[in-house]
Amino acid sequence: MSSRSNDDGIFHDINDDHGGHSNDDNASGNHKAFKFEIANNQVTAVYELKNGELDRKSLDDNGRKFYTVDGSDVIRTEIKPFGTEITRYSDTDGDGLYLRVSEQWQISPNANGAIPKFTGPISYFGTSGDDHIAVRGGEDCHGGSGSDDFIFREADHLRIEDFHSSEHDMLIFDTGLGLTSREQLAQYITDSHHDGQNFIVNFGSNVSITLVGVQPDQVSWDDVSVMS
Ligand SMILES: [Ca+2]
Ligand SMILES: [Ca+2]
Repeated sequence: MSSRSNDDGIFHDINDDHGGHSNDDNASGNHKAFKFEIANNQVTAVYELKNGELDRKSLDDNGRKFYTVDGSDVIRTEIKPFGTEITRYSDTDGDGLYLRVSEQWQISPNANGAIPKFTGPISYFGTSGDDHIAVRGGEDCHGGSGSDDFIFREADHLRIEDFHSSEHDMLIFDTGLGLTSREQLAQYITDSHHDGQNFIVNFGSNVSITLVGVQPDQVSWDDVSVMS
């Protein structure tokens, strides 16, 4: 973390929420992959594929989330301070492993505190058109061509494979944690550098953003929007 003694610890908080490190080399084309046991149209067990092994996960996290079956997809609903997060999982190639395909934040009418702005569905897979792309740990995020909004909602080791300022791709921080400005976000940056291939921004040791193949003069604060 930053050595600033009087910061308000936003990123510290989210690190705690997410357990910090997720350098898990997984899965399926560098997407997080999951397996579900389903009986009588109900999800009875959840596993995440990690390092080639199925790691069993809690079905409900003490009542904070639940899974339902929707046709051939699985939906996870997670309770958030502002409402719910709806994540859709799909097994599009029929190999028994499910990938996250989209997510949506729904704001509760009586939500208080910090409230995220973007409430439409966002995708884990880019198209040739303009997309809203989920930037999540364990994913190699691809927007494809077109003007794509890469939406940051969690603090983790994050990686965007095809950020192109020239396509008017944008880096959008909508964390729901109360960030209000680029200046505030910048305070959490502990280091940024180009490693010869990629542009990397570190926010302490548990949080980083890697823009694959991006030169330092190919990204600027003009490409960044802070929404919440
Ligand atoms: Ca696109
Ligand atoms: Ca793009």
